[in-house]
Amino acid sequence: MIGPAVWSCLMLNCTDTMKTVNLLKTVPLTGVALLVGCSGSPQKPQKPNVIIIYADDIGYGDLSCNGTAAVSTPNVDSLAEHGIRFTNSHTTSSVSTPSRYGLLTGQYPWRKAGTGIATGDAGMIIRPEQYTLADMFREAGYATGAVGKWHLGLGDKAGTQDWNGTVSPALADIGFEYSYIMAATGDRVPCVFIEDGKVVNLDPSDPIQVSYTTPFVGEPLARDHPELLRIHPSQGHDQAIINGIPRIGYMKGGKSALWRDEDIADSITVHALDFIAEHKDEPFFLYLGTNDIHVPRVPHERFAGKSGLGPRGDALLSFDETVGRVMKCLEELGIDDNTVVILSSDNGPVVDDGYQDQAWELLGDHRPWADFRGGKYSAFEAGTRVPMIVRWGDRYEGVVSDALFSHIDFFASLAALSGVEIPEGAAPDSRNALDVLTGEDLTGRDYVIEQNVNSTLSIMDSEGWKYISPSDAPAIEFYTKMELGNSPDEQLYNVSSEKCEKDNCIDEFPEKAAELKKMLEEETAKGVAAK
Ligand code: NG6
Ligand code: CA
Repeated sequence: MIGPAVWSCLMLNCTDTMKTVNLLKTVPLTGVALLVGCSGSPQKPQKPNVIIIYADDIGYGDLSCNGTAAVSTPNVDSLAEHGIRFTNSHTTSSVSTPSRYGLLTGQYPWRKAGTGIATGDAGMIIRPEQYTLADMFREAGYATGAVGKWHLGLGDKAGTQDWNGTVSPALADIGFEYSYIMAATGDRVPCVFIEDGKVVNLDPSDPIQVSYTTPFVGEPLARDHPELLRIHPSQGHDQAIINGIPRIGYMKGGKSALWRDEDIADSITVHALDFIAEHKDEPFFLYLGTNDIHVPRVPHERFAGKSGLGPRGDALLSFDETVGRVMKCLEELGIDDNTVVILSSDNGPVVDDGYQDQAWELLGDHRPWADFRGGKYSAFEAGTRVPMIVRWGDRYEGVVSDALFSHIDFFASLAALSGVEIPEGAAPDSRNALDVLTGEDLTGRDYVIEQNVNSTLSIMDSEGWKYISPSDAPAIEFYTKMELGNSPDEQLYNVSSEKCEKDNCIDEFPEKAAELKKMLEEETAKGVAAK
């Protein structure tokens, strides 16, 4: 493993590596240090590029490098072989919108109202005045781009977007100079890509209309016309029909702009690669949100039937290919050594998420949640413990880190990496854990705080003790067969023990529960959004 001074060195365009190591041993890793060259004279900074590949709904056990997958993800595995594979990394939430909010703002989503799963016509949840991760990278002199799944709202207020003109405010107003995004999810209208605030391939003579309240006259609905569907819902998803697939929300028009579901991953990947190539000569930050493996799972024909696990497994192969293409592109451009690639997921796995796609029937031995209880939506461990890999050129060889890490800390950690001082009040919950991301610190945080789909809060410490706050929300969601982890009683588990979250042991360890509860209360005392 390489120490911080050498990483700093490798960020510089140096001819004499050893000299630089010696120099940098006495210079702290800051933006100033980055401006000092081998000879001590100022030179062009070579700050590392940063790519966050944020998967959708990929569980800890879905990737073959984590040991419980019945599908092979060789490109991801290669990332792990040449990087650091984290075993104890946590999102702030077990669903998408709040997790992404926490990642991009450094504020816990439960502190801000309206951060639950967003509709496709939600107003922009992160407001222009808020300092974001992208703003931070801009300040550090990076080109910034967001490509793929967004799911954090667009425009000023729900339902007021001008889908036929320029949607505003949009990502450019929160630090992303370039964006090519899906407004929400694959199963929510509008089913179009939006590039820099404008719907791609829109024919003005066929304007788009979107509503989450009122169906459009003349547009057949999935609930009334099952004969028009090529995939059927198992739950919900009974409104607009786009490409023979039932969706959430109503939509009319925009035919020329509609995505073809089989091409979503390619469209996202190609735009990501274009962004990388365009900015190869300057530092860049790319937030790459894949649509894989969210429902509806309709991967490209070249993956159909290839995993043996049905569309869910095939979508994992598609995700893996995206990872491979990104890495190949970096190598071909000769910038792989100066690019930090972070791979993770927005929440844990779900098998049936509302479409009859045979995910349970074909699951076989595959265990998306690995050895953890629960999954997407849940307060139990698999809801938020997600796969994570960091690769930075060839600085690491198959390091495995059990450090406790929260995605809330990406913000301050990457600010430290890029030498930016976060303004007072911004990213209030984010701590600098750069040493964890670079493998220097194998211990990590003292605790992580998480929320489930019902905003039930839990806290877990570095020994695996987990306290879940009481909640009157349902214990189980029937259609996903998911244990949500809610209980009217306080719960205490130890996820590191063999029993692994099996029995509520609060009566056995009341002091531990009280200690964790107090830690959680200290955090919530700083502010919780009204429900
Ligand atoms: C749920 C949807 C599910 C998925 C989820 C959001 C139904 C029945 N279920 O309400 O399919 O879209 O929302 O997933 O509509 S997330 O990963 O983007 O948070
Ligand atoms: Ca998700």
